[in-house]
Amino acid sequence: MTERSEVTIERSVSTTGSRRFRRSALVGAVVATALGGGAILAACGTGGQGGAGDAGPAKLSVADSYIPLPPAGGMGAGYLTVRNDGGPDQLVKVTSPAADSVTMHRSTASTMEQVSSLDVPAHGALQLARGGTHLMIMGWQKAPALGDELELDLTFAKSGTISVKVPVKELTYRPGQS
Ligand SMILES: [Cu+2]
Repeated sequence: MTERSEVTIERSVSTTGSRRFRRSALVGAVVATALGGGAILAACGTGGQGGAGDAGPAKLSVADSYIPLPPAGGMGAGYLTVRNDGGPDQLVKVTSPAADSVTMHRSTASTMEQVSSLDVPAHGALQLARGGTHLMIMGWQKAPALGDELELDLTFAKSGTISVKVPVKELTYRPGQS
């Protein structure tokens, strides 16, 4: 109880500089102890739950998915939006019966890096889009052609696997075009 109290108070005064901060923390700990645990526990609870009101099950749907036609069956990219009308989830794996390898990538200023999971925020969306987070698809079973619909199996930490048929589009395609 005392330990928790100290942490709470240290945080609240941490902007006042380290010397004053140390003295304040000591005084604060005494005050907190004198106040008793009830108020402090309530404060911790509020901070720790992180919006428990949103913690219901995720409600996911996938929209705007497409694969720009890969050059001569080479490495391809995949873009889509995961919408979420519920609690938070994470995209943890993507596979496809049409390809040997699907990985999740995040673009940085100069390069891109593979990531092992992508957050799907509560009541929000995970967007995989040009210039940002995307899927890299390699090892096609058969070179994709315009008009093909390729299955992607998206596995989420809480919601299980969602399979989508993703159309192969022209290289210049942008969602919202027909
Ligand atoms: Cu990439």
